[in-house]
Order: sequence, then structure tokens, then C-alpha cells
Amino acid sequence: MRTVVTFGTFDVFHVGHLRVIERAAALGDRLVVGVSADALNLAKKDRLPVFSEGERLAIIAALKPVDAVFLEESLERKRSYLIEHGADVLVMGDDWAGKFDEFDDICEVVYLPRTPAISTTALIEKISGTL
Ligand code: C2G
Repeated sequence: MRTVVTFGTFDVFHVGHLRVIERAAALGDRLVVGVSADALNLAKKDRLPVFSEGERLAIIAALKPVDAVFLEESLERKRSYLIEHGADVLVMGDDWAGKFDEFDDICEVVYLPRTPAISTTALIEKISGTL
């Protein structure tokens, strides 16, 4: 049983999120997703996500390729999350390329290319512009 773990905010869920989840799941037998907490986003990005952590966890947990979800409360706890969830592979988008190589002593680290031309920020701007 090869367990894949990935992390993300997944706010205003879109097809770029879906594609990375599908590609992550295809790298193993079981996919566990760490969804970043509202407080973590506020601290790191200076704004709260549009959808709350409870809503984002519910959306991710309902996806067919996802076997389990957990709340990512601290960026500094990645190593313990990986151990706790039995990661054989850590998958991140290539916006994080090289940033998690330190975990290659406990699991394989894979960076996947982002889906072009779609982002939560662009969607928020597009929607705000139409109101
Ligand atoms: N993604 C993608 N293509 C896009 C947009 C996003 O492949 N067009 C991927 C990202 O690379 C990431 C995942 O979707 O793997 C979630 O993206 P974000 O919600 O932006 O996640 P982020 O805020 O970078 O994660 O420990 C990391 C934190 O959880 C933050």
C-alpha cells in the first residue's frame, strides 16, 4: 500500500485543484490531503480564505480520489504530518519546487506542474469584476 500525501488551501475549488489531486492519487494506492487551516492562511497570506476550513475539508473529503483529509495547522509540522499519515510520497505543486526536498529521507518528494491559466486569485478578481 503506497500512501501519497499532498497539502493545499484549495480555496474556491477549481479544475487546477482537481487535476493535481487526480495526478497525486495516480502516484499511489491511497491519497491523504492536508487542508490548510484558516488561521494558517491568515498568518501567511494576510487574508482569510473565501471558504472556511470546515467547508474546504468537506469538499476535498467528498472527492473520489481522496481517501482521507486532515487539517494542516502549521507549515513547520510537515515532517510530523508525513510520519503520522504514513506518507510514501509527498506531492506538491511546482510553485513549491525544491522547498520540501528535506523530507526525501522519509518519503519520495514529487513536484507536479501547475495547471496553466487558472488560480483562486484570478477567479476572485474575475467574479468581483462582474458584480
Ligand atoms: N494548483 C495547480 N494548478 C493551479 C492552481 C493550483 O496544480 N492552477 C495546485 C497547487 O500547486 C497545489 C494545490 O493545487 O498543489 C493547492 O493549491 P493552493 O490552494 O494554492 O495551495 P497552497 O496555498 O499553495 O498550499 O503546505 C502548503 C499549504 O497548504 C499551502
